[in-house]
Amino acid sequence: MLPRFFLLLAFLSLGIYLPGRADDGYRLWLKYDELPEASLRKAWQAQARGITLASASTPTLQTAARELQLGLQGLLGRPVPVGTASGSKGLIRLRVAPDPSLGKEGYRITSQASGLEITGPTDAAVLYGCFALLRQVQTGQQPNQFNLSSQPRIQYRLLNHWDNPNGTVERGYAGSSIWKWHELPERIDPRYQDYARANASIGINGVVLNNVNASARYLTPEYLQKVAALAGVMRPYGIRVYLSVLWAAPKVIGGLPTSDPLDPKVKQWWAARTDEIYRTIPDFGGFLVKANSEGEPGPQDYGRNHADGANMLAAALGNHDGIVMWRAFVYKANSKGDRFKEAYQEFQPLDGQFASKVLVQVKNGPIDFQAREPFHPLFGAMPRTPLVLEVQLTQEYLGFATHLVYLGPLVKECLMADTYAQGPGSTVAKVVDGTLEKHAISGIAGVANIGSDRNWTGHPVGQTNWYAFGRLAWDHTLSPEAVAEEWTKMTLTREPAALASILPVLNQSRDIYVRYTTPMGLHHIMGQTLHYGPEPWLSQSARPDWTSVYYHKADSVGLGFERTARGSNALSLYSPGVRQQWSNPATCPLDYLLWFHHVGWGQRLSTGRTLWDELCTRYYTGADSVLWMQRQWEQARPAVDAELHADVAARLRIQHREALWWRDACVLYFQTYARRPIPPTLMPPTRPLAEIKQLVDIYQLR
Ligand code: BDP
Repeated sequence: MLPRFFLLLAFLSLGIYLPGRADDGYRLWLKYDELPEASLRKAWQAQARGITLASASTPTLQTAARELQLGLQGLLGRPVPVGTASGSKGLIRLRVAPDPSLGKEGYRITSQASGLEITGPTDAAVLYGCFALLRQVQTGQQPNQFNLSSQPRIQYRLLNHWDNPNGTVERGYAGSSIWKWHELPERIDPRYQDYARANASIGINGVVLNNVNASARYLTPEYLQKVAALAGVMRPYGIRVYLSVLWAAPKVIGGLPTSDPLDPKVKQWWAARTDEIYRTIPDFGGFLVKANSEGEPGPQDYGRNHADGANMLAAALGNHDGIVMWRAFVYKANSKGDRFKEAYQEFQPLDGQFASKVLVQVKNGPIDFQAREPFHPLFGAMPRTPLVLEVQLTQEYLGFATHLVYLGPLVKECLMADTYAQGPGSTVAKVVDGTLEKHAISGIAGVANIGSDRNWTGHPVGQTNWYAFGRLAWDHTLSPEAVAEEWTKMTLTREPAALASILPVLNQSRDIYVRYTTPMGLHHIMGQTLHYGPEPWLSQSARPDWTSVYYHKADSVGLGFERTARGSNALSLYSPGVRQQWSNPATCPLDYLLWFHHVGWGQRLSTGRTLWDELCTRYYTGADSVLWMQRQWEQARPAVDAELHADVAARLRIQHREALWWRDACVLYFQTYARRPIPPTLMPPTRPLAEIKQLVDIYQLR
């Protein structure tokens, strides 16, 4: 009895995997548990007797071989040796070879007489090919005759961390920062490498390490050593590091009296700092800048414009292989204006004035990462400037880490939006990937939802948003449904019945969230400061455009922000093709209606209902749909790890409680203006508005 007990203890303390052990989510989509189907395992085993390098070894190629080995050994349940010589069949050859049809990072997987071959023009391309092959095995594909190739459509595919030196994460809901600055550069947390592997597996090739509300500290020699240590972990995975910079750094840490971009000493300071960065980190990626936005310093403090600032940094980069990503997220406190228009008004006139190393980084929508926004009017309106699309993966306005919201459809919706800039088919995707306006560089950025929580993203399903961002950044023609299916098969289960119940939940989750929070184009009516929960009654704040009433404009007549020529005329910023459709309430999609129109409460809509009835219906069906999500999730229980299943089920219970909070708050508040009854088919809320308003304090939303 006793020895056996000790044996078990020894096993447990060694952390040896025992079947049935709870899945804590740490391994993300790179699980590599043995394939359950013996026949599939056998078929793949015959194709993967070993791995051989057919090109001179580099750290990245070694990484590729090691990652492939690790994955295959787990999935196939037997050793897959890595060697250099070959002869026997069933070896997977990794080969770096020029191939103009693949760009710099594209890969090709082919079946040859001697076995599978993964090729690409660079070692990073081969690494991507290895992860692509693993994906085939992980999602249960047969090892058929392969002739598969893929290359990224966007060049710079970046995660933006909003992480601070003290370990906090701005708008982070998954614990603290994964970067342990106080331990660097001496101690390299093993998590850094796991982070790099996860990114490389979905094609992310750059990470901005720190918050856009930047500390100047990152540019000090002490911090550059820390950044260099992280760069060393990322490098073999084809990932470059970037920094957000504080515009006032020359003053704050440089001892200069000014940060004026046209001041020769300021220019010199940045050039010298940049040279030092490249001496410390030879493959440093470049700078991300938030300037003259929400109180951050910038070139306008000295009467200069954004192009002056961005071009000065581009000049500081000189011949170094780096870029400047200059954010267009700007707005001034102007009670009479429309915040919707401000970024456009500041940036569009500067088109053509930015240096060739500068990309302007634009959020997907004109306000601020709302659950649904029309595409930002700058897309298509700056043909001489490469624009980076910035999306937010951390769910600041989408229920933090408590609400299950798969963002693949949100990202795709923006990418597929037609700007009509050069006629029909001028999608945001074509603007961003550079094909529409023939740009040499292109970029996309996702604000990371990653933190120190064991499962990385807080909500276990939040991992999909990291995954989907990488996959869509690589290839925006992928469907979000296909991406969700990949992630689910790799992460949760391949059992068909479970997939059939989980996938509709993922795919509909974003629309459901919109319904119970901000249907039909309502926006920015959330709790102040924390941006959680409903606060449509918010009318006082430090700035008018931080209130809710500024955006929904409810009155006795109707609801919504009039942005046609009769109102702020923000619609004039879009191409005629877009404007025509959206400026007529009869042709404006219902999803955007209240973004652009102040609609009468009794106005009949295309659904046959009045605005008021439609609004109520959406809030109610949205909240009820969370019960449907719960039932669907429950059906998948036998096929999903028990601990993970329980975790998501519990979060779905919170989500339902909070969906009711949103529903009751908004329906009762807007009813004070509409003065109409809740449609008879819906059960009126049982609690009064006053009680719901108190929840803001109970939740400590300020
Ligand atoms: C807003 C966030 C704020 C960010 C800002 C930005 O509330 O924390 O600093 O965006 O993107 O949505 O700069």
